[in-house]
Amino acid sequence: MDDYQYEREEDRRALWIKDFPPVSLSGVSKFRHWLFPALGAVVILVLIIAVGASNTKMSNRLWSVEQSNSNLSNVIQSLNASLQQAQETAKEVQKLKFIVENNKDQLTSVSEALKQLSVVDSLSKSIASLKCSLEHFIKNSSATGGCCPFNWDLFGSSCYYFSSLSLSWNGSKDWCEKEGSHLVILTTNEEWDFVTHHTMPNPFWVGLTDGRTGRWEWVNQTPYIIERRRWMPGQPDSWTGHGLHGNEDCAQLHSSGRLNDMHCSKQLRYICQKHSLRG
Ligand SMILES: [Ca+2]
Repeated sequence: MDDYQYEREEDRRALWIKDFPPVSLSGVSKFRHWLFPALGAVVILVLIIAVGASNTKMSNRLWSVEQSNSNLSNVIQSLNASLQQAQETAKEVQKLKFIVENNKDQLTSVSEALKQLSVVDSLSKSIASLKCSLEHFIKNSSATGGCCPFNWDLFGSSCYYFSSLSLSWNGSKDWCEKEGSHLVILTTNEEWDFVTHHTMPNPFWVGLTDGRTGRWEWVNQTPYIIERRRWMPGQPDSWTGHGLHGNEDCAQLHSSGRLNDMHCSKQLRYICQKHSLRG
């Protein structure tokens, strides 16, 4: 190796040393110096986070428990209120029981009185009959027809009621039945004359219908055979053009005193009939 080559070799080594300086032992020492505190800090941070999370969970549990306690308190309050109410009701029941026991005798008396009402009703009819006999005796009347209630007219052995109010045919039928009577049944010429004398010129319901079987019958279900002279011309016509749905199934005494079939819901005056009281 000549000098030139040696110098070049030296230069090359110098360059190599300059490019890659040797690792300093003081840098490793510094890294080690910070490594453990950093790890410690990380561990502490992790511990803080863990404890925080644990605290949050605990807080949530505590809140749930508090809520449960609150609900339980409400339930207990409700139960106490219900219990108090039940106790008050029980006291009221006891009071009622006491009152009923004390008034048992009176209640028995009321019950007996109610039982006797039917007897009183029968007695009332007997008194009315007796009154009728006395009236006949006082008037020295030989009439054998009997007596009628106030506002009812006697004819033959029947009493007749000519209403001033208007009802449907069924309403009229019910009204008569409540009074112990029925819608009028006309069989003899005398009855027709008597009744029409009272009704004309007003229309009245009579106890005639074909609504039950399609054939005309009286309210006591006696069949009725049509007499043309008793009906208005062209009647019965079972007219359906009145807008009331259905046929005309009920008979009215027309203003002319003759019959016409009419829709049963029509509101008309009515005639009731029942047996007179025997004097
Ligand atoms: Ca008609």
